[in-house]
Amino acid sequence: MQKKVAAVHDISGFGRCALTTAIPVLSACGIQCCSVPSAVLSAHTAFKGVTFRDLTEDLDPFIRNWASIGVQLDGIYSGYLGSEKQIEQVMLLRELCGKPECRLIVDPVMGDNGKAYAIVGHEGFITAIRELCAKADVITPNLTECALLLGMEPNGYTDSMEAAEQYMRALAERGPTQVVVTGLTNDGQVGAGYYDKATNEIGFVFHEHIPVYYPGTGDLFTSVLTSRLFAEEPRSLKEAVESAAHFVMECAKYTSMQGTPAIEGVQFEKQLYRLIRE
Ligand code: PXL
Repeated sequence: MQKKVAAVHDISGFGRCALTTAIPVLSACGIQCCSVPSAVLSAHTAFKGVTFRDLTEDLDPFIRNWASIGVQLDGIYSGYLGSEKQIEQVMLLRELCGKPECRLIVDPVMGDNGKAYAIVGHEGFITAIRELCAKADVITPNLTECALLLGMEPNGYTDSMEAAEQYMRALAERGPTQVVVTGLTNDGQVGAGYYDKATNEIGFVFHEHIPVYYPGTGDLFTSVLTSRLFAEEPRSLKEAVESAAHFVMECAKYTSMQGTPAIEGVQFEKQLYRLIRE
């Protein structure tokens, strides 16, 4: 049976991230992506002067409508959320539209490269995201987000496999069964770590480092990971992490060869066939 996964993210009209990444990736992997737009922006926030329309007010009736028309979700994948209220709305969505076995994948989008995004303006937001992560089945923070979730300064993390293992274990203790940490570097390579509390499996995947910073690659990574976890023949956490890390690396490599502006994100469009084929 084809799976239905709700993607709760903003839609940024220009610059690949959030819904404009989740919809094509989940679709290419054969999953029905049910979109819950948390905000509409003209472009992602690395661009200057972008417009931002928050849709918090719309989401309660939006979710209640889904419940009334019988939407039954296998999964919920949340990313960029613009307010504490939206964090509660993700839980409302699970309560009203989730199948009993509905799994929640939370990418706690709060910052990158040691800096918090502007949405993390006050402690209330971080507290609410921590609560959402505690209720999630899978979380996918980068190192900056690990630091924020664990009460450190956004740049207070250590980038090593030993530290990542500690962070993953500490985060899993607070709730989620599976924790994936992205943005690790090792011996000139980049990669991710994964930990499954239920099986005690822990591992790392490293790849060639493409020396350009592309916004939105976290969304690309978690979109592929989610797709693999919800495939009709579901992949193990290890396989899902490998698939996601490999796809992001291939897209970054292709984009760096094309030489398009990094701020526009990675060119995944012509690489989607890899996901369909896999
Ligand atoms: O990629 C995360 C993300 C999602 N949505 C918006 C963003 C960003 C990162 O900057 O600006 C609007």
